[in-house]
Amino acid sequence: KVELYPNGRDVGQKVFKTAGFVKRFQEAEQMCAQAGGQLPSPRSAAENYALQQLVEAKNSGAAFLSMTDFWMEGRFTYPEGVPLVYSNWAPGEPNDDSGREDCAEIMANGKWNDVPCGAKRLVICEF
Ligand code: GN1
Ligand code: CA
Ligand code: CA
Repeated sequence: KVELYPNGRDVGQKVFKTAGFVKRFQEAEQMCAQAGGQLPSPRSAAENYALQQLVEAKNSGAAFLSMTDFWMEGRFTYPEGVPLVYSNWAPGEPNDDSGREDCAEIMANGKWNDVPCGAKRLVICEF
């Protein structure tokens, strides 16, 4: 377990690990897939808190989540269009600010916000 620190957290059967740098959504998604994982899909408060801890520890502001509203504007889903079983949006989010926010980030307070997919955010992968 000790090797998970400081860049990883395990929660249940999942491990979250941060690359420690920022990328745009598409590059972040590709990096996680190449590593044999995927972008994080927190499905419970415990999983969300593990991610929050990594974001806080890295002082990077926010990290990308796997979820997008690519399939239908305003309706965030996991990859492949699967509906969310858990969410932790900040008040007023998702707001599709400027009509171009289709990706999701988790902030240092654990809350989610939709952001442009071209924004650069901390890369965390789920394994
Ligand atoms: C940020 O920069 P601003 O205030 O227009 C954020 C939005 C949030 C908004 C909440 C790129 O927009 O996603 O909805 O704050 N944009 C980015 O006030 O992080
Ligand atoms: Ca959107
Ligand atoms: Ca937003």
